[in-house]
Amino acid sequence: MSLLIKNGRIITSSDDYIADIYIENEKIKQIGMGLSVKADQTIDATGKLIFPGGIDPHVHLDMPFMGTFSSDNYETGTGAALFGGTTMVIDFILQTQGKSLYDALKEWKGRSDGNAVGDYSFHMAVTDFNENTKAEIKDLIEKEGITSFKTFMAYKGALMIDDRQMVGLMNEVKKQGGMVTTHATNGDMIDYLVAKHRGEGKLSPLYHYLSQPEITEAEASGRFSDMAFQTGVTAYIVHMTCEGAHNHVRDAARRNQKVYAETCIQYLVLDASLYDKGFESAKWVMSPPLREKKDQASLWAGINQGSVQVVATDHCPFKWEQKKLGENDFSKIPNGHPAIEHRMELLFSEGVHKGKISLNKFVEVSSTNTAKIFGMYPRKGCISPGSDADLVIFDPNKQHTLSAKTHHMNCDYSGYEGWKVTGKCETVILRGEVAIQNNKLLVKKGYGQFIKRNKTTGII
Ligand code: DUC
Ligand code: ZN
Ligand code: ZN
Repeated sequence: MSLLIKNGRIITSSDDYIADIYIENEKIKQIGMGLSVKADQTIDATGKLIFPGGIDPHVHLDMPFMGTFSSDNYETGTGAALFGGTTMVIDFILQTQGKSLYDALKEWKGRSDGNAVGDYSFHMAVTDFNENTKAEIKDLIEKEGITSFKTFMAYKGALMIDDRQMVGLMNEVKKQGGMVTTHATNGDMIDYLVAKHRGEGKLSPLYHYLSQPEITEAEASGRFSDMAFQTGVTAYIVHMTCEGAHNHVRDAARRNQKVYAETCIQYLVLDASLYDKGFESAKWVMSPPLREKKDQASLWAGINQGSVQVVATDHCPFKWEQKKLGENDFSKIPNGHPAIEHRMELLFSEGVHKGKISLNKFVEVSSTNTAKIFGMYPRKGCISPGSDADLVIFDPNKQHTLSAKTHHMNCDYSGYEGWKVTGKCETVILRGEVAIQNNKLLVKKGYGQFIKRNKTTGII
């Protein structure tokens, strides 16, 4: 199968030029002006932008969580991602405390193998670090290509590890050449506030927000960064939401330490005023919660200044029936919201179209940096000969409206209902196959591949 894309405006993290792209056997073969090659299929991309396929390094598909499962499975989740220009995701395996990391890998493979339409990888969440788990790290990195180890500093009793385990994990992961990432919020502070609010009969979604003030995230981010400094491990903070946490990341840079920071699209475009809608606010109950305008400003500035390298989603959808598990108690509302499909278009519309970030920056934070940080570059995250032909042909002027009626995520509401967006992913190509065209998904379940990743180099 060969494919020729003519006259597109190619945008990478550093370049912006018009050329043709010739694709053969899943890879980009040639890039040049007026290529005169014969191809099985030709697409005219005149007037369109061409981006590297988006990579979302923070999604939860078919995940057992808070007594239920996230509502997108590997097929619906990676399919919705493709509609929105994201050709690859990194999902999280959660170790069950008391069991091994390989047990968890087996369980996750049972749900993902043969089911994805888009490409995917895994982070391994270590929820119980001990001598047995320590011994599994090397094989996960070298044999399975799972090079990033997620930790939770909150969700005590199921997911959280203490600082002693964190330091032990960091030392081992550093030794084996991987990376440690974290959900940086202070679990004990949050649990105290949750119990206090429940004890006072304050049970609406607003109290989810009020139980996780900025300081709970800032404190944990600083502590994580300090432990990473002491151990020398490559460190990455997931879903950073606020100025207080961002200040710690900047402090780390001042002492010549790199702590990578990921934010999510919702923290850039939505704010805590959405917690003022009674139980409807459950749509935005996620952890950490949405923050304030001043936090959005800090994150956009961080993107431009390079202290925030990645924009992800933390896609973790639950249907309305599932959200209603917490109708009488905010602490029982499954945490998470649907976003996998909207990340690229919202970032373009709110970021590039509104003049907050450049086109090159858009590519950097939606694809290239993620590929570099997580050991997939230059196979993914760029438009170069030899790279996987993962491409988005994008109409920068097309206006459309986001809605649960038209989205492809398996969720019966949208956190962005009625949002007007400028710019649309028109054609999406995954390893040389046209995956999305004319608003149709053209690849089948099982086309998505598990991508083994290389050791983390920390090259940004
Ligand atoms: N936050 C969420 O909102 N959902 C899944 C896990 C998490 O940390
Ligand atoms: Zn988290
Ligand atoms: Zn998450």
